[in-house]
Amino acid sequence: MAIAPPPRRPTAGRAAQVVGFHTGNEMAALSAKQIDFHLMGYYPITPSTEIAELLDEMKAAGHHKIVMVPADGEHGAAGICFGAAVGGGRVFNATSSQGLLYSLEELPVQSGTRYPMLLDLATRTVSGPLDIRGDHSDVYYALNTGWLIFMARDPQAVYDLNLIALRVAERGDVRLPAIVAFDGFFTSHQKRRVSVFEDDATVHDWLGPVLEPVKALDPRNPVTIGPYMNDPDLINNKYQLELAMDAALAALPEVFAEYEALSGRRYDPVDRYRMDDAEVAVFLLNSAAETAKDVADRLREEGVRAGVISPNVIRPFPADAIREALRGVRAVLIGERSSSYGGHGANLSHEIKSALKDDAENRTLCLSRVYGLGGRDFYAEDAEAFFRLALEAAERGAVESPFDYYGVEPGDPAKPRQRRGVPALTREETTSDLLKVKPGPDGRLEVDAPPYWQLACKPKRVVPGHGACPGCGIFPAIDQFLRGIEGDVVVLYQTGCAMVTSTGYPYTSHRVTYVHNLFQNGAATLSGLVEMFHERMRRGELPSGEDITFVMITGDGGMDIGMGAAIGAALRGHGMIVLEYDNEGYMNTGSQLSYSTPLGHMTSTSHVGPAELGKSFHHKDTPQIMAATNIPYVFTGVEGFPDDLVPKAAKAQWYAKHAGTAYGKVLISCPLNWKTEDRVGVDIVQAAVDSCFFPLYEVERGVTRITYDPEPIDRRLAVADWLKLMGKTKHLGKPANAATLALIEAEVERRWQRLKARDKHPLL
Ligand SMILES: Cc1ncc(C[n+]2csc(CCOP(=O)(O)OP(=O)(O)O)c2C)c(N)n1
Ligand code: SF4
Ligand SMILES: [Mg+2]
Repeated sequence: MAIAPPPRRPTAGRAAQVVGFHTGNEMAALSAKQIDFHLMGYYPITPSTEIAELLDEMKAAGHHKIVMVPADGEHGAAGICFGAAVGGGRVFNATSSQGLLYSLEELPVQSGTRYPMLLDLATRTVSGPLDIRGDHSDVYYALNTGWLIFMARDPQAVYDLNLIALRVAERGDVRLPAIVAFDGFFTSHQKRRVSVFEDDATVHDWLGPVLEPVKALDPRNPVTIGPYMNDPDLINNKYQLELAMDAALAALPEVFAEYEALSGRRYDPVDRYRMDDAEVAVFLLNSAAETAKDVADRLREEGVRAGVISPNVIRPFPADAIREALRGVRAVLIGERSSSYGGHGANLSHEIKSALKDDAENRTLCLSRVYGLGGRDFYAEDAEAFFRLALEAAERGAVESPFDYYGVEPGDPAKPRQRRGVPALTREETTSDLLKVKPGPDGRLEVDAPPYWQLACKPKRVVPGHGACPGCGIFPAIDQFLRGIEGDVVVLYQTGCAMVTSTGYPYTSHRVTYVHNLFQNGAATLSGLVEMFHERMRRGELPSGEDITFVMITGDGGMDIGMGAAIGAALRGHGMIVLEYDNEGYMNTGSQLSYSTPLGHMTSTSHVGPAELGKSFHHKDTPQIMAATNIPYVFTGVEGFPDDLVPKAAKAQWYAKHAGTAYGKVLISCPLNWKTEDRVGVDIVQAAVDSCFFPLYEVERGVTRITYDPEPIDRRLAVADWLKLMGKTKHLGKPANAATLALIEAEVERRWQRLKARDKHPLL
């Protein structure tokens, strides 16, 4: 169905602009605010997280009204964006690395159904191993998804290309979603001088009215979006997508020219620097190309005719412009911050070679080099080395090594191997024989546990020297919990503060075997490991008598994005413990809200301001969700009650060994993001327990038992008395915010009363 391009109000002449000093992320957020998207669906991931944070901050201050939807993961964020897009309106998302990969399957759906939207990608290397710094391995995964891909070399380009990309994406003959990719940290976090339109209306005029798609919000005109499509239609659908890419390529010069007239800033499909008479060139994406330009200037002073080419758009691939730029070039070195392992060159090397091949006259020699993976810096010396390699090939008239890695340091086999800092634990050391667990007459377990101090004889399984903040409750709580576990333990950590502060190649703080997979997939991964253990035991491939307890450690955020995997493992009943430490937010990524963040709490994605009062929905009741999977044991605990937590750990171990999955949630303090003093964490957690916000209880074989009740001992606190202890909730004590406080109190009370009813009635 052909859709006419939206009419646009004419933008006459140069628009008024203001000069500032901003990062790429700031420019992404500012352009999104000026575009006035209808909706942003997002999930935090470094280094793009700031974009949603800044937009939330602006929203709280009343600067825009974009609907901000915090997703349960990037797959969810992409789904939210697609759902919003089929309703019409303008849609925005921002992500990086695993976030892009986790949403990857949604990308061809968005383009295949031809719903435009904008996705800002602060590029970052993809796992594994995990590394948060910038390369282009993430954006390369998007090359085959049917999205337009613009490459923004600096903060100014982030702003400009966001406006340009959306304009191209929404053309009636294009109707494709667009990515604007800029270098993680290099561009996302470095401030540069920028100019932006003074008046948001300039941006609105530039974009014109919203493209009206085939939309799901017109009941008088029912439509079917997303039916399955067999042959012969599917190939036609894809061919149309190809035509849309062609239309975008054809439209680019006109759109770029119009933008130049409006802003005074010129973009071309390919940025050419001193290419007119260049005999050697380097091809680089984004910020590295800027470094190479300075080097080209220097080489020219030596008489070398050097130039740099760098595309502003890679989908559609500007093959003609690249061929044209390289026409007189004797040798080009194509440097890529990504690889196509086994492909003898990363993707764009092959695309450039194929573009050149289409010109029978072309004699340019091509060298392909993978560089800068994992955010490895690219200095002027590196750019010079690239030019020299191209020069050498040009002089020789042949390429000696068409493809290689640049900047790799070979290991030295003569070097002694890294030695263990702390010896492995023996089974004798980890087995105290002080904890006895046995089934009781009512089917529930009876634990004979010594006073906590007696367990001090057991060595720590996490040694000091990790990088957690002073006063952080994570490791004291984990240590206390693990003291209730006897014998050998294998741990799996989901991504979060506990993981990033305790391991960093080649070091670890763990004295036991530790595994990390992706942020959200720990429960599935540990399920596999548990089953492999039992199967290898059955086959006699492991020493007889081997007995391992498997423990997954996750943050509360991990139980958002990893909820599906955790429920899956619980329903299958693998013999393992899932221990969630809840610090009420995504703390290692800078304190964004998690679903466990309580209502009204301030985080970096739930600001407090005239137009927003912290998080807008209640905290997730994860223990009850897990209890609903009917696993044999669910518990809550805190560090301040070791005589409560340790027996629960012992029970969890017994159930993991004999009955299935056990799950526990411990509330831990995060002084950094709760905005409290380092030394008061235990008191605040105690107040959370005494206010019944975080009741201590267990659900054993379906029967609920409250294990600490503050009421009969006269310790019940008002919720307000707990909230006033933290900087992040101080605002809830103000009379103006009494309504929100009342909502929190009511919800806490409702959950507490329901728990008490369950405690009284075993059938509930
Ligand atoms: C697919 C994916 N999305 C996002 C991230 C970024 N990320 C890593 S850890 C984390 C938050 C972890 O929060 P939580 O589990 O509560 O642990 P905490 O940091 O609070 O200890 C996020 C958003 C990622 N690594 N992978
Ligand atoms: S940010 Fe919070 S949870 Fe993370 S290490 Fe610091 S105090 Fe602990
Ligand atoms: Mg957390």
